[in-house]
Amino acid sequence: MQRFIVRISGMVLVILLLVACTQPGADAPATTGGTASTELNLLCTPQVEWCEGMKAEFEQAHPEITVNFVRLSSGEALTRLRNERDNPQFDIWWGGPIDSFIAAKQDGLLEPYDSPNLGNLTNPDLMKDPDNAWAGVYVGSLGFATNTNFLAENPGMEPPRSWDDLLKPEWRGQILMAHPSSSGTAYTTVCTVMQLRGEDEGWNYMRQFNQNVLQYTKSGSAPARFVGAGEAAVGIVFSHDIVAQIEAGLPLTLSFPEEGTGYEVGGMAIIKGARNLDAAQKWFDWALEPATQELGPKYAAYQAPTVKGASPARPELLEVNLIDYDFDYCGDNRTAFVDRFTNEVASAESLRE
Ligand code: S7P
Repeated sequence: MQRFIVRISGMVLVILLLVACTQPGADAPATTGGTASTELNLLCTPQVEWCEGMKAEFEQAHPEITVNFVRLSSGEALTRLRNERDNPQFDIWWGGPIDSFIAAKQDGLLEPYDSPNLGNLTNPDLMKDPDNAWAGVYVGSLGFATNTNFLAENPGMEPPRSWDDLLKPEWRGQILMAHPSSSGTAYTTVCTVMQLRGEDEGWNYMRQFNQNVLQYTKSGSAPARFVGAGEAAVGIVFSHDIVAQIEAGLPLTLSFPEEGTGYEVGGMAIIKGARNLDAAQKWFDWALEPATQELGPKYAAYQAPTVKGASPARPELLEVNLIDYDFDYCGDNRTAFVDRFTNEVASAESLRE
């Protein structure tokens, strides 16, 4: 009888331990059915070439895991996560300015993760959420891309070197930018202007600027390609995306606003309710390793790394006058600023792909 009671209490203990280990927040990572995940569903916001490269590199480092990714611009990604809140389809979100990650955290969409590699970050105050809901994986500055053929055909015209330059009448119908409802690049631009000028002046500026815009695109980097193809003269794009198009042979020159430009910390976060939490944690750890962060240029991505031991391929892109970008201000105001832009500056209808 005594032996029977001992055996029963042993079984109860095993069951209790099993239950404890499968609760969210337990030390051991949750897996599908208690076995290690063999898939990872990645929401990928940078250029598709880099997403494909990162998938291949991760699968090489973790051959037991297949990565399925969908590429979406930041605003689209955030909307998708909000819509899928009760049935999350993605395990991890990698890339895109952290303003959207801050908004996602506020909406309760992210699963904090205390990765051992968070210690690799060069500036943890700037590059990680205090509750470990997200971490920074790259840094990049905003710049202006100007078509050099346009400059040659229009003697006397100079690439813009200030935000005021973009308001000049000679650029009427010659500027391309993405729309902040879909694009993190465009949202960074809008929030940069708000910080440089204050909100009242900032919205006046955006309305004037809009008069010079030919068209808004969905994707933040697309204006560099279209300007390179001669469809307009100037694009507002992250400087690393302009460099990528120059390297690809497009006739573009890169300039920066001298009074200060905005910048992004590109983020990464595990999605609350991730079905392949263990695989998501492996990606998270891997993405914060110096060797991983030096892979960018192999896939035409020239953002600067965020971890110690990784060197930037194009350090000059951050050696410009950067504003003291307030990510919390921009994250907190994301919905309000996007709505105001859509209602008062330009609607989000018929955006160019
Ligand atoms: O290409 C890389 C990159 O510019 O893409 C992200 C960008 O925000 C995604 O595009 P959207 O503007 O369309 O959202 C940046 O984080 C990244 O540097």
